[in-house]
Formats: sequence, C-alpha cells, structure tokens
Amino acid sequence: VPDPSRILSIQSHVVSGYVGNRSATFPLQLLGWDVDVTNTVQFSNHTGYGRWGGLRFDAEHLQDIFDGLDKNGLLRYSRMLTGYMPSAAVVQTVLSLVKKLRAREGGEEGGLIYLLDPVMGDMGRGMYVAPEVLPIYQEMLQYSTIITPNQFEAQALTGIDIVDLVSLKKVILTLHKKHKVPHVIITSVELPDADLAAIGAQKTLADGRPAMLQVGSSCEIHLEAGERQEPNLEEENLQVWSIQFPEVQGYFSGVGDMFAALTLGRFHREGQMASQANGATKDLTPIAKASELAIASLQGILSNTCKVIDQIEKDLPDSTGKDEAQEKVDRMRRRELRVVQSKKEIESPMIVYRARWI
Ligand code: PXL
Repeated sequence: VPDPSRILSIQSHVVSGYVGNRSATFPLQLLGWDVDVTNTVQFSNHTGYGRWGGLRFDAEHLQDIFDGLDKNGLLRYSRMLTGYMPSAAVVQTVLSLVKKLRAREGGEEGGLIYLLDPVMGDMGRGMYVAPEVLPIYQEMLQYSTIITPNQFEAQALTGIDIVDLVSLKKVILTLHKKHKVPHVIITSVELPDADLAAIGAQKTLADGRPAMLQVGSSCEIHLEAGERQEPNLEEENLQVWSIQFPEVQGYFSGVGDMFAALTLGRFHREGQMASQANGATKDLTPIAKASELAIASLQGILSNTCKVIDQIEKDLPDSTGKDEAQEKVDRMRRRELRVVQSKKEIESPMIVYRARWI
C-alpha cells in the first residue's frame, strides 16, 4: 500500500543555498509530508553564481537508487515531484519509474499524484537543457497529474507560441486533450494589454507594482483498461482561472521549485475537477486553491528575503574593492531564499491574491 504521507522528490541538490530539493524539502516537511529526497545533481551552489563544483548524476546512478528502494519494498508513494533533470537519459529513467509506480498503484483513482515541473528554460534565457529532453517530457505528460510549466516550457511542450488569449487557450487545450494532463498551471504568462483588459487583469496592481499573471485549468480524464482517454473537451468548455500577484523585482533562484513543491503539498484531490455552477460565484477547483496558498507563502518568503537584502545593501559601501566575479557571488548569496526563517509564512500564509475565473 502506498504510504499516504510520503512524497518522492527528484530534483537538484545544492550544498549551499536553496534551489531544487533544498527549496522543496523543508516546506513539504513543515506541511506534514515525509519527503524521500532523490538528487539529480549535487552542486556546491546554484549555477547563477557563475562558478560551482559538483556532479550531475547519470541515469545509471538514479536507476540504482530506485532499484535499491524497490528491493526493500520502499518504492510505494502516494505523491511524486520532479524538477530539474540534467539529461535526456535521466528523464527517460524517471519516465520508466512513473510508469512502474502508476501500474503498481493499480490505476489512478486514489493512486499516485505526480506533479511534473518540466524544467527546460524560460522566456529570458531560452532553453537550458539538451533539446533531446523535450520529446521525453512530452511523452511523460500523460503520466502526470499536475504540470507547472512557465510560458517558455508550455510553448515548447505544445509547439504553440502564446501571443494572446486565443493561443493561450489553445496551449491549455492541447495539454489537456492531446497530452491528457488533468491539471495545468502555467506559472506566468505575458499577454497584450487588450487581452489583459478582456479578462479583467492589469499590467500593474493597485499599489503600482508590476503584476504577474498565472493561469490554470483542470479537466477530467477517463481511463479505459488503465489507459488515459482523450477528453471530449473543446475550447468553449475550457474553464480557466487566473491569479495576479506582484512581481518581486530581480531574479530569485528556486522560486519555481518552491512553487511546485508548495502546490503539490497543498493540493487536495477531493472536490470537483471543474466548476459545477456558472457565473462569478462558481467554486474554485482544488488546484486553484492550492496555487493561492503556494503563491501566498512565496510572497511571504520573498518579502522576508527582500527585507534582509535591503538591510544588507543599505549598509554596503559604494565600492567594496572586490573583483566582479566576487561581487556577483555576493549578490547571488544575498538573494538566496530565506527558507527556514519563513516557517510562519509556509505554515499559515495570508492569502491576498485570489484566483478568479476568466
Ligand atoms: O531551478 C533552479 C535551479 C535548479 N537546479 C540547479 C540550478 C538552479 C538555478 O540556478 O542551478 C542546478
């Protein structure tokens, strides 16, 4: 029997700082999950520093770990989370693992909940994994429960560019219909002003801060002989929700990883896949509620992080006399998420930014 409180998390490890498993484990543990941690890389620090030491693990190493768990009857999970995987061979190994876990749990009702974060790149930097990773992720989608691509990754997975509301819906529909994904969250999207206005969204929030827009959608996928069937879904019955929240200036590493972890940790399977009623009062889906909580925690963590950065930078001399590489390292160091200092924000976040149907 799968242990109802165990999550298998497969992503990066850094010795110092908080990305990958280092940003996922503590929040999940605080939320009451037993986290079994599999590291896909072990680096001294995240790659944003510009220099780092350590190894990317190969597929054989990961397979050996999974085999070891299996031999001891430990490969029974109610939930699974994957993030950055360093090679196509590793993604392939995890694909075999997911197929095995899905088969083992005897179908999907009450079975494995798998959050797949298809880490491949972002709009600013483009693709930062080998291109061979993409087709394996595309095959993996049909075994996932929840996916959390950013705009770049959603576009790559579907081959459709998001340029407006119409293409955004086409991407979501493709992920549900062709790839048979039950719950889709596109963690942030850029839309033209007119399309933002059409869904009642803003470029900037009431307090003047620039807004980020996240969208999500759920779709019931039926099984036949254990195989997911293509849902009978058309664009006009898609039900998409969105959340707008302030963009915190500057780049913080590990935010996406923590969002995925918190969303999985906060997700309750119970409840409807989509809204039953029509109109503005229709209930939010469990995935929208999980995302509200995840965003609320992250806003709190980022706020704690920024307070410390401001404190340090206020007292910094104009010139530290250090070389450019060391300045960059110091800057990255200051921007590490304050994870253990944000226990309160993880356990009892204050929801300010709400999901709404669009
Ligand atoms: O998702 C952030 C991340 C994960 N893994 C490694 C990284 C980073 C960000 O820089 O370097 C190894």
